[in-house]
Amino acid sequence: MTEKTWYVTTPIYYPSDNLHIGHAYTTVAADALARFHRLKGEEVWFVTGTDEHGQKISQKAHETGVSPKEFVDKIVGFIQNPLWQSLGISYDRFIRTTDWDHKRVVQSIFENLWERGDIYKGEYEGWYCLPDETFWTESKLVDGNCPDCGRPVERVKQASYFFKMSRYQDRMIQHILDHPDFIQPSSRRNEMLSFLEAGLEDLSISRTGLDWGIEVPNDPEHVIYVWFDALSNYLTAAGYLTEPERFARVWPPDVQLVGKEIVRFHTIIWPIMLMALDLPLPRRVFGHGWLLIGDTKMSKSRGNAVDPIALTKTYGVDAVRYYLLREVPFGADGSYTEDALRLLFNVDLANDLGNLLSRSTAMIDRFGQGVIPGPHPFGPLDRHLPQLAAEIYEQVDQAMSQLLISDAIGQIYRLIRAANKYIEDRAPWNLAKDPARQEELDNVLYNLAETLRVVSVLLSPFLIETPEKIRRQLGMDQPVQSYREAIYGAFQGGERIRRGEPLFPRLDLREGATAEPGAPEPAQKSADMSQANYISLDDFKKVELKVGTIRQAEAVKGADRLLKLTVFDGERERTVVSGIKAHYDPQTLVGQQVVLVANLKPVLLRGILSEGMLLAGSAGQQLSIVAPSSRLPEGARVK
Ligand code: ME8
Repeated sequence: MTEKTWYVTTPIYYPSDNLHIGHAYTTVAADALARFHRLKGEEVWFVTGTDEHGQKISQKAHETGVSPKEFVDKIVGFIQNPLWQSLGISYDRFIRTTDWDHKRVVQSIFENLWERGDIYKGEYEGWYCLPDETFWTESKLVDGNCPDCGRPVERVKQASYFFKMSRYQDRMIQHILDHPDFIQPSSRRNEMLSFLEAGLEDLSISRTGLDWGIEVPNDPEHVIYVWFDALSNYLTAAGYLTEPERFARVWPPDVQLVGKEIVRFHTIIWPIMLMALDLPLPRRVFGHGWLLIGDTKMSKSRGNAVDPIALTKTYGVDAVRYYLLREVPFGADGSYTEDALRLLFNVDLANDLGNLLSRSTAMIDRFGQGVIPGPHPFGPLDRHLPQLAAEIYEQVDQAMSQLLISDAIGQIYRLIRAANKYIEDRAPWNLAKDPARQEELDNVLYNLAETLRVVSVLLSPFLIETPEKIRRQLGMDQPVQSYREAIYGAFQGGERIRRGEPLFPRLDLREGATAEPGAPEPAQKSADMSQANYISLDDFKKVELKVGTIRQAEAVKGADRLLKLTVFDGERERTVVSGIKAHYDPQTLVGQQVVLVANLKPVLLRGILSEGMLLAGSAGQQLSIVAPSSRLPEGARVK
């Protein structure tokens, strides 16, 4: 028998607006799981997509003056590319509820349940929350508003088809009790059990007076309720009715990731639909927490959404993926701040990982003439890294099987930090002074290269560019192909490395400072690398210094030290965020000439894209902007 394909899904998102990093959070997590299982040699089926029908989208489209299909086509196109493309989302199917096969599946499910007597026609009278597309009875409302999102609800009274959920209440409770893994984390399981025990009502599953949706078979006045339509996507995408062979391999889902606000749909309505269809239920539904801005959920409608594409442009795809996967333990809520992202960038990516690679390759270059030496029989001090690597190989696997993604990355970082400590402990620059200790030195260099190779394998489900970059510097051209490559010992010695650029040029985290990519790495105790602090003329010429004139200046809200300046550089106006507020009244700066570092990589500071840096001198409390001693045309080079 062929092995079951590992099937993972995300919610299908409403293309009512552009998506934000909350959506990216779920999707990047699903992608990391999918990549991990592929790495382990499993067949994987990873599905994400868009939930395109319903009143909300229809209304939005009308407001914009286009048809619903035109409206969603545009947003969906953008979601596929550039959004998911720029985050490296490796889905196997992108399902749209407007796809032809989905319509067929939804209508067949409806007919099937009708024939079985699980659907009947009646009249619905109650309330509807439009933003959530959810029906509510009077008794569930809180202060007359939607109990989930707190927004106003509208009265609905119309003929409707109903799904006999009440019939399945006891079986559903039993299923949850018998399958402790079905709803995760376990706190959400208890919530769902209380909900079920309070009593299940039949669900209205059609609407009249709405033409944007899938028609009820033989009753075109009605369109099928958007959640009934949407939940069926997981069947369509697995090939139900249209690709029976695939369906046999893929079904049921192994992990369905959803945000905690839609756990109820996925652990009550959805499994009851499957029970009624006599299909196996998903193995695990994982309801993760929310990314918050301050104390509130980030959402399209609250207008506090952060754009993932802008973040990837500033920090690169891997820094954004790393932040999403590492910062917030999967399950809990977590506050998003760009400062936290920047800090993680410097500490974990630039310092711990980037430094390990640059120090190791620099030493292999210097002490091994660019060739990975050894290995020779290990002494006691050299055995720790291989042992730890073997332990972590197991731990990462275990954490991932429990969906503890942040913990898995934490394990990999234990190895990275241990390797950095090993450098300090073994002080290869001292070993190099004593020819009698050549073999020890070889082993240190070997262990560092080998650990980095192992790290490149372990990180490959999470980061998509960095593993290749590490391998290139280690002289490896083959991409990572299998988890087993993370077993220690593949390097034989004799491989030639190729040093390269820093993986993550450090950001300057001082308030008001613009980023300084490529700035020197923190002072290293190892006196081996640096001779003196000289730079060559060529180094200096890399810095493009230009005269500019400040045209506008204003304080940055909520920042004590920052001014937002508009500087004309001879060609265009650019925004520069500068930490000089304590020293200058913004009004007095208009017309002031400045020297601009014009080729500094732009960075986001307090949500403002800063495109350069001003030169200023400082001594103690004093600070003064550097300017030409007489006016020069804007754009004049400073050298
Ligand atoms: O609910 N933090 O679509 P949706 C974390 N179409 N995750 C977040 C988030 C945040 N602040 N905001 C959104 C729908 N998400 C339905 C789903 S499935 C059959 C139908 C993520 O566009 C999270 O996964 O409102 C959440 O469940 C989903 O986006 C909601 O996306």
